[in-house]
Amino acid sequence: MKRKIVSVLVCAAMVATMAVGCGSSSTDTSSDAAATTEDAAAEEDAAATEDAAATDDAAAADGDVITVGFAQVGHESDWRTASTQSCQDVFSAENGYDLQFVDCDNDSAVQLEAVRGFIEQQVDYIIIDPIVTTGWDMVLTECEDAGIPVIVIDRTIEDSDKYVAWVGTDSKAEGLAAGEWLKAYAEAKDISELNILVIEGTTGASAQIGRTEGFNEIAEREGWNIIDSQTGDFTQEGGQTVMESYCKSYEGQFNVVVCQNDNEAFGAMDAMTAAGVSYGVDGDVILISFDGCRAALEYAMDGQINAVIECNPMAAPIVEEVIQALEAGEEPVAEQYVPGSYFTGDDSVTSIEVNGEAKEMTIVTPELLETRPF
Ligand code: GZL
Repeated sequence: MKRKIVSVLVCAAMVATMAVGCGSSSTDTSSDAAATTEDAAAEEDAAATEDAAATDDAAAADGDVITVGFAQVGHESDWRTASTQSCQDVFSAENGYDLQFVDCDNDSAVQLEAVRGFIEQQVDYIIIDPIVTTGWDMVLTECEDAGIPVIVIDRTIEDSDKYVAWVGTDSKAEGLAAGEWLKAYAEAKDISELNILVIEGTTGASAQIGRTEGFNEIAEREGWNIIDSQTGDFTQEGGQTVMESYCKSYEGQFNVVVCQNDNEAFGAMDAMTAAGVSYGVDGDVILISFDGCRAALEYAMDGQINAVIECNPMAAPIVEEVIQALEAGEEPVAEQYVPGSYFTGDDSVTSIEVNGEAKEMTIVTPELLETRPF
Protein backbone atom coordinates (compact mmCIF):
# COMPACT_ATOMS: atom_id res chain seq x y z
CA MET A 1 0.00 0.00 0.00
CA LYS A 2 2.81 2.37 0.99
CA ARG A 3 4.55 1.39 -2.23
CA LYS A 4 1.55 2.34 -4.42
CA ILE A 5 0.91 5.78 -2.77
CA VAL A 6 4.58 6.66 -3.00
CA SER A 7 4.80 5.72 -6.67
CA VAL A 8 1.75 7.87 -7.56
CA LEU A 9 3.28 10.83 -5.72
CA VAL A 10 6.62 10.19 -7.39
CA CYS A 11 5.03 10.01 -10.86
CA ALA A 12 2.84 13.09 -10.19
CA ALA A 13 5.98 14.93 -9.15
CA MET A 14 7.69 13.73 -12.31
CA VAL A 15 4.77 14.83 -14.58
CA ALA A 16 4.67 18.28 -12.91
CA THR A 17 8.42 18.67 -13.46
CA MET A 18 8.14 17.70 -17.13
CA ALA A 19 5.10 20.00 -17.76
CA VAL A 20 6.98 23.03 -16.37
CA GLY A 21 10.05 22.10 -18.46
CA CYS A 22 8.03 21.76 -21.73
CA GLY A 23 6.12 25.13 -21.22
CA SER A 24 9.34 27.27 -20.92
CA SER A 25 10.07 27.41 -24.80
CA SER A 26 6.66 28.95 -25.86
CA THR A 27 7.72 32.67 -25.40
CA ASP A 28 10.64 32.97 -28.02
CA THR A 29 10.68 34.98 -31.51
CA SER A 30 10.44 33.01 -34.90
CA SER A 31 14.14 32.56 -36.21
CA ASP A 32 15.58 32.28 -32.77
CA ALA A 33 12.55 30.24 -31.99
CA ALA A 34 13.62 27.55 -34.54
CA ALA A 35 17.08 27.28 -32.97
CA THR A 36 15.58 27.54 -29.53
CA THR A 37 13.01 24.95 -30.42
CA GLU A 38 15.78 22.55 -31.46
CA ASP A 39 17.69 23.32 -28.26
CA ALA A 40 14.49 23.01 -26.29
CA ALA A 41 13.72 19.66 -27.89
CA ALA A 42 17.20 18.43 -27.00
CA GLU A 43 16.78 19.78 -23.50
CA GLU A 44 13.38 18.14 -23.23
CA ASP A 45 14.82 14.81 -24.37
CA ALA A 46 17.59 15.11 -21.83
CA ALA A 47 15.11 16.10 -19.15
CA ALA A 48 12.80 13.27 -20.08
CA THR A 49 15.68 10.77 -19.92
CA GLU A 50 16.76 12.18 -16.58
CA ASP A 51 13.19 12.06 -15.26
CA ALA A 52 12.77 8.52 -16.49
CA ALA A 53 15.96 7.50 -14.71
CA ALA A 54 14.81 9.34 -11.63
CA THR A 55 11.45 7.62 -11.88
CA ASP A 56 13.17 4.25 -12.20
CA ASP A 57 15.34 5.02 -9.19
CA ALA A 58 12.38 6.27 -7.22
CA ALA A 59 10.32 3.28 -8.27
CA ALA A 60 13.16 0.95 -7.44
CA ALA A 61 13.61 2.67 -4.10
CA ASP A 62 9.95 2.80 -3.17
CA GLY A 63 7.86 2.20 -6.21
CA ASP A 64 7.41 -0.87 -8.43
CA VAL A 65 9.70 -3.15 -6.40
CA ILE A 66 7.50 -5.55 -4.42
CA THR A 67 8.81 -6.11 -0.91
CA VAL A 68 8.18 -9.62 0.40
CA GLY A 69 8.88 -10.73 3.99
CA PHE A 70 9.50 -14.48 4.29
CA ALA A 71 9.53 -16.13 7.76
CA GLN A 72 11.09 -19.53 6.98
CA VAL A 73 10.99 -22.49 9.42
CA GLY A 74 14.78 -22.85 9.62
CA HIS A 75 17.57 -24.82 7.94
CA GLU A 76 16.93 -28.28 9.41
CA SER A 77 16.88 -30.39 6.23
CA ASP A 78 17.76 -30.70 2.55
CA TRP A 79 14.07 -30.10 1.87
CA ARG A 80 14.19 -26.79 3.75
CA THR A 81 17.28 -25.67 1.87
CA ALA A 82 15.48 -26.33 -1.42
CA SER A 83 12.38 -24.49 -0.22
CA THR A 84 14.48 -21.45 0.72
CA GLN A 85 16.38 -21.52 -2.57
CA SER A 86 13.13 -21.71 -4.52
CA CYS A 87 11.86 -18.54 -2.83
CA GLN A 88 15.17 -16.70 -3.25
CA ASP A 89 15.24 -17.62 -6.97
CA VAL A 90 11.68 -16.40 -7.58
CA PHE A 91 11.60 -13.31 -5.34
CA SER A 92 14.87 -11.88 -6.68
CA ALA A 93 15.81 -8.25 -7.44
CA GLU A 94 16.00 -9.11 -11.14
CA ASN A 95 12.37 -10.25 -10.95
CA GLY A 96 11.35 -6.99 -9.29
CA TYR A 97 11.27 -8.09 -5.67
CA ASP A 98 12.99 -7.11 -2.45
CA LEU A 99 13.01 -10.32 -0.37
CA GLN A 100 13.36 -9.81 3.38
CA PHE A 101 14.28 -13.35 4.51
CA VAL A 102 14.36 -14.57 8.12
CA ASP A 103 15.58 -18.09 9.02
CA CYS A 104 13.63 -18.72 12.24
CA ASP A 105 15.84 -21.63 13.32
CA ASN A 106 12.85 -23.84 14.22
CA ASP A 107 11.91 -21.38 17.02
CA SER A 108 8.25 -20.29 17.05
CA ALA A 109 8.94 -17.17 19.18
CA VAL A 110 11.53 -16.04 16.64
CA GLN A 111 9.05 -16.66 13.82
CA LEU A 112 6.32 -14.52 15.42
CA GLU A 113 8.91 -11.77 16.02
CA ALA A 114 10.01 -11.98 12.39
CA VAL A 115 6.43 -11.45 11.19
CA ARG A 116 6.02 -8.44 13.51
CA GLY A 117 9.27 -7.10 12.09
CA PHE A 118 7.82 -7.32 8.58
CA ILE A 119 4.77 -5.33 9.75
CA GLU A 120 7.12 -2.66 11.14
CA GLN A 121 8.94 -2.56 7.78
CA GLN A 122 5.53 -2.21 6.05
CA VAL A 123 6.41 -4.91 3.50
CA ASP A 124 3.92 -5.47 0.69
CA TYR A 125 3.40 -9.20 1.32
CA ILE A 126 4.31 -11.71 4.04
CA ILE A 127 5.05 -15.38 3.38
CA ILE A 128 5.01 -17.77 6.38
CA ASP A 129 5.98 -21.42 6.57
CA PRO A 130 4.60 -22.04 10.08
CA ILE A 131 6.88 -24.09 12.33
CA VAL A 132 3.79 -25.27 14.23
CA THR A 133 0.08 -25.05 13.50
CA THR A 134 -1.02 -23.00 16.54
CA GLY A 135 -0.36 -19.57 18.14
CA TRP A 136 -1.00 -17.60 14.95
CA ASP A 137 -4.31 -15.69 15.24
CA MET A 138 -2.98 -12.65 17.14
CA VAL A 139 -0.08 -11.87 14.79
CA LEU A 140 -2.20 -12.60 11.70
CA THR A 141 -4.77 -10.12 13.03
CA GLU A 142 -1.94 -7.56 13.29
CA CYS A 143 -1.00 -8.28 9.65
CA GLU A 144 -4.66 -7.84 8.63
CA ASP A 145 -4.91 -4.54 10.58
CA ALA A 146 -1.74 -3.36 8.80
CA GLY A 147 -3.29 -4.24 5.42
CA ILE A 148 -0.50 -6.70 4.58
CA PRO A 149 -1.67 -9.89 2.78
CA VAL A 150 -0.22 -13.13 4.22
CA ILE A 151 0.48 -16.24 2.15
CA VAL A 152 1.09 -19.49 4.03
CA ILE A 153 3.29 -22.13 2.38
CA ASP A 154 4.06 -25.77 3.01
CA ARG A 155 2.81 -26.37 6.53
CA THR A 156 -0.66 -25.34 7.75
CA ILE A 157 -2.09 -23.03 10.41
CA GLU A 158 -4.99 -24.47 12.42
CA ASP A 159 -5.99 -21.58 14.76
CA SER A 160 -6.56 -18.79 12.24
CA ASP A 161 -7.75 -18.23 8.67
CA LYS A 162 -6.47 -14.66 8.37
CA TYR A 163 -4.35 -15.27 5.29
CA VAL A 164 -5.15 -14.90 1.58
CA ALA A 165 -3.77 -18.18 0.25
CA TRP A 166 -2.01 -21.46 1.13
CA VAL A 167 0.36 -23.42 -1.15
CA GLY A 168 1.71 -26.78 -0.03
CA THR A 169 1.31 -30.55 0.07
CA ASP A 170 -1.12 -32.98 1.70
CA SER A 171 0.82 -34.43 4.65
CA LYS A 172 -1.94 -36.87 5.63
CA ALA A 173 -2.04 -38.25 2.07
CA GLU A 174 1.74 -38.70 2.29
CA GLY A 175 1.27 -40.75 5.48
CA LEU A 176 -1.48 -42.81 3.86
CA ALA A 177 0.77 -43.45 0.85
CA ALA A 178 3.57 -44.76 3.10
CA GLY A 179 1.07 -47.11 4.76
CA GLU A 180 -0.48 -48.34 1.51
CA TRP A 181 2.96 -48.96 0.03
CA LEU A 182 4.06 -50.93 3.13
CA LYS A 183 0.89 -53.05 2.98
CA ALA A 184 1.49 -53.87 -0.70
CA TYR A 185 5.23 -54.49 -0.12
CA ALA A 186 4.61 -56.86 2.83
CA GLU A 187 2.13 -58.82 0.72
CA ALA A 188 4.55 -58.96 -2.23
CA LYS A 189 7.35 -60.19 0.06
CA ASP A 190 5.06 -62.45 2.07
CA ILE A 191 5.88 -60.69 5.35
CA SER A 192 3.03 -61.48 7.72
CA GLU A 193 4.08 -59.51 10.82
CA LEU A 194 5.10 -55.86 10.87
CA ASN A 195 6.69 -54.40 14.03
CA ILE A 196 7.23 -50.73 13.35
CA LEU A 197 9.37 -47.94 14.79
CA VAL A 198 8.56 -44.35 13.75
CA ILE A 199 10.85 -41.31 13.86
CA GLU A 200 8.48 -38.33 13.68
CA GLY A 201 9.15 -34.81 12.47
CA THR A 202 8.99 -31.64 14.59
CA THR A 203 6.21 -32.05 17.17
CA GLY A 204 3.24 -29.84 16.29
CA ALA A 205 4.27 -29.27 12.69
CA SER A 206 1.43 -30.07 10.28
CA ALA A 207 3.82 -32.36 8.37
CA GLN A 208 4.38 -34.39 11.54
CA ILE A 209 0.68 -34.39 12.45
CA GLY A 210 -0.50 -35.32 8.95
CA ARG A 211 2.07 -38.02 8.21
CA THR A 212 1.50 -39.61 11.61
CA GLU A 213 -2.30 -39.49 11.20
CA GLY A 214 -2.20 -40.98 7.70
CA PHE A 215 0.25 -43.79 8.47
CA ASN A 216 -1.46 -44.69 11.77
CA GLU A 217 -4.82 -44.94 9.95
CA ILE A 218 -3.40 -47.73 7.75
CA ALA A 219 -1.55 -49.35 10.68
CA GLU A 220 -4.80 -49.54 12.63
CA ARG A 221 -6.75 -50.85 9.63
CA GLU A 222 -4.12 -53.57 9.04
CA GLY A 223 -3.53 -54.41 12.71
CA TRP A 224 0.18 -53.54 12.60
CA ASN A 225 2.22 -53.12 15.78
CA ILE A 226 3.76 -49.65 16.18
CA ILE A 227 6.30 -50.30 18.94
CA ASP A 228 7.35 -46.66 19.46
CA SER A 229 7.09 -43.22 17.84
CA GLN A 230 9.45 -40.38 18.87
CA THR A 231 10.42 -37.05 17.31
CA GLY A 232 13.68 -36.64 15.45
CA ASP A 233 12.81 -32.97 14.73
CA PHE A 234 13.32 -33.45 10.96
CA THR A 235 17.10 -33.45 11.44
CA GLN A 236 19.79 -36.05 10.65
CA GLU A 237 21.18 -35.76 14.17
CA GLY A 238 17.70 -36.28 15.59
CA GLY A 239 17.13 -39.34 13.43
CA GLN A 240 20.44 -40.85 14.50
CA THR A 241 19.89 -40.18 18.22
CA VAL A 242 16.40 -41.70 18.25
CA MET A 243 17.52 -44.71 16.19
CA GLU A 244 20.49 -45.36 18.49
CA SER A 245 18.06 -45.45 21.40
CA TYR A 246 15.66 -47.71 19.48
CA CYS A 247 18.46 -50.15 18.60
CA LYS A 248 19.26 -50.49 22.29
CA SER A 249 15.67 -50.61 23.59
CA TYR A 250 14.12 -52.78 20.85
CA GLU A 251 17.00 -54.95 19.64
CA GLY A 252 15.66 -57.73 17.40
CA GLN A 253 12.03 -56.64 17.91
CA PHE A 254 11.44 -54.46 14.81
CA ASN A 255 11.39 -55.00 11.04
CA VAL A 256 10.15 -51.57 9.81
CA VAL A 257 11.48 -48.02 10.40
CA VAL A 258 9.44 -45.04 9.16
CA CYS A 259 11.34 -41.73 9.11
CA GLN A 260 9.20 -38.63 8.51
CA ASN A 261 11.90 -37.01 6.39
CA ASP A 262 15.03 -37.96 4.45
CA ASN A 263 17.51 -36.43 6.87
CA GLU A 264 16.13 -38.46 9.76
CA ALA A 265 16.47 -41.54 7.54
CA PHE A 266 20.14 -40.73 6.89
CA GLY A 267 20.73 -40.51 10.64
CA ALA A 268 18.79 -43.73 11.26
CA MET A 269 20.87 -45.52 8.61
CA ASP A 270 24.09 -44.50 10.37
CA ALA A 271 22.72 -45.69 13.72
CA MET A 272 21.52 -49.04 12.37
CA THR A 273 24.81 -49.64 10.57
CA ALA A 274 26.71 -48.92 13.79
CA ALA A 275 24.41 -51.33 15.68
CA GLY A 276 24.85 -54.04 13.06
CA VAL A 277 21.22 -53.86 11.93
CA SER A 278 20.73 -54.45 8.18
CA TYR A 279 18.08 -52.43 6.31
CA GLY A 280 16.72 -51.89 2.81
CA VAL A 281 15.73 -54.32 0.05
CA ASP A 282 18.23 -56.99 1.14
CA GLY A 283 18.17 -56.17 4.86
CA ASP A 284 16.18 -57.23 7.93
CA VAL A 285 14.50 -53.82 8.32
CA ILE A 286 12.23 -52.08 5.78
CA LEU A 287 13.09 -48.35 5.67
CA ILE A 288 10.59 -45.71 4.51
CA SER A 289 11.30 -41.97 4.18
CA PHE A 290 9.50 -38.75 3.13
CA ASP A 291 10.64 -35.74 1.03
CA GLY A 292 12.50 -37.14 -2.01
CA CYS A 293 15.79 -35.24 -2.01
CA ARG A 294 18.37 -36.50 -4.51
CA ALA A 295 20.49 -38.30 -1.88
CA ALA A 296 17.45 -40.24 -0.61
CA LEU A 297 16.49 -41.26 -4.14
CA GLU A 298 20.01 -42.46 -4.71
CA TYR A 299 19.71 -44.65 -1.61
CA ALA A 300 16.38 -45.90 -2.95
CA MET A 301 18.00 -46.73 -6.31
CA ASP A 302 20.70 -48.66 -4.42
CA GLY A 303 18.06 -50.48 -2.35
CA GLN A 304 19.10 -48.94 1.00
CA ILE A 305 15.82 -47.08 1.42
CA ASN A 306 12.82 -49.16 0.34
CA ALA A 307 10.40 -46.32 -0.48
CA VAL A 308 10.50 -42.51 -0.54
CA ILE A 309 7.24 -40.51 -0.48
CA GLU A 310 7.88 -37.17 -2.17
CA CYS A 311 6.95 -33.84 -0.66
CA ASN A 312 7.70 -31.14 -3.24
CA PRO A 313 9.37 -27.99 -1.75
CA MET A 314 9.00 -25.83 -4.89
CA ALA A 315 6.02 -23.68 -3.81
CA ALA A 316 7.53 -20.28 -4.71
CA PRO A 317 6.46 -20.14 -8.40
CA ILE A 318 2.84 -20.70 -7.33
CA VAL A 319 3.19 -18.13 -4.54
CA GLU A 320 4.37 -15.62 -7.14
CA GLU A 321 1.19 -16.28 -9.14
CA VAL A 322 -0.81 -15.45 -6.01
CA ILE A 323 1.09 -12.17 -5.52
CA GLN A 324 0.74 -11.18 -9.17
CA ALA A 325 -3.01 -11.88 -9.00
CA LEU A 326 -3.27 -9.60 -5.96
CA GLU A 327 -1.17 -6.96 -7.74
CA ALA A 328 -3.67 -7.10 -10.61
CA GLY A 329 -6.56 -6.68 -8.17
CA GLU A 330 -7.74 -10.24 -8.77
CA GLU A 331 -8.90 -12.85 -6.25
CA PRO A 332 -6.08 -15.43 -5.85
CA VAL A 333 -6.68 -19.18 -5.72
CA ALA A 334 -7.07 -19.84 -1.98
CA GLU A 335 -5.54 -23.33 -1.75
CA GLN A 336 -3.06 -24.96 -4.17
CA TYR A 337 -1.22 -28.28 -3.87
CA VAL A 338 2.27 -28.95 -5.22
CA PRO A 339 2.22 -32.49 -6.71
CA GLY A 340 4.54 -35.29 -5.53
CA SER A 341 5.51 -38.84 -6.57
CA TYR A 342 6.31 -42.14 -4.82
CA PHE A 343 9.81 -43.51 -5.42
CA THR A 344 11.38 -46.95 -4.99
CA GLY A 345 14.36 -48.92 -6.24
CA ASP A 346 12.58 -52.21 -6.87
CA ASP A 347 9.43 -53.18 -8.74
CA SER A 348 7.86 -55.36 -6.02
CA VAL A 349 5.09 -52.76 -5.81
CA THR A 350 4.18 -51.05 -9.08
CA SER A 351 1.30 -48.82 -7.94
CA ILE A 352 -0.72 -47.93 -4.85
CA GLU A 353 -4.12 -46.35 -4.24
CA VAL A 354 -4.37 -43.31 -1.95
CA ASN A 355 -7.71 -41.60 -1.22
CA GLY A 356 -9.24 -43.63 -4.06
CA GLU A 357 -6.61 -42.47 -6.61
CA ALA A 358 -4.23 -45.04 -8.10
CA LYS A 359 -0.68 -43.79 -8.53
CA GLU A 360 2.34 -45.49 -10.12
CA MET A 361 5.48 -46.09 -8.06
CA THR A 362 8.41 -44.39 -9.83
CA ILE A 363 11.51 -46.55 -10.19
CA VAL A 364 14.63 -44.45 -9.52
CA THR A 365 17.21 -44.53 -12.32
CA PRO A 366 20.41 -42.50 -12.90
CA GLU A 367 18.56 -40.61 -15.64
CA LEU A 368 15.75 -39.71 -13.24
CA LEU A 369 18.27 -38.50 -10.63
CA GLU A 370 19.58 -36.01 -13.20
CA THR A 371 16.12 -34.41 -13.40
CA ARG A 372 15.59 -33.97 -9.68
CA PRO A 373 15.10 -30.35 -8.52
CA PHE A 374 16.72 -30.90 -5.08
C1 GZL B 1 7.10 -30.87 4.77
C2 GZL B 1 8.10 -29.94 5.44
C3 GZL B 1 9.03 -30.76 6.27
C4 GZL B 1 9.91 -31.70 5.45
C5 GZL B 1 11.17 -31.68 6.24
O1 GZL B 1 5.92 -30.25 4.44
O2 GZL B 1 7.48 -28.97 6.26
O3 GZL B 1 9.92 -29.88 6.96
O4 GZL B 1 9.37 -32.99 5.32
C6 GZL B 1 11.26 -30.22 6.58
O5 GZL B 1 12.31 -32.13 5.55
O6 GZL B 1 12.18 -30.01 7.58
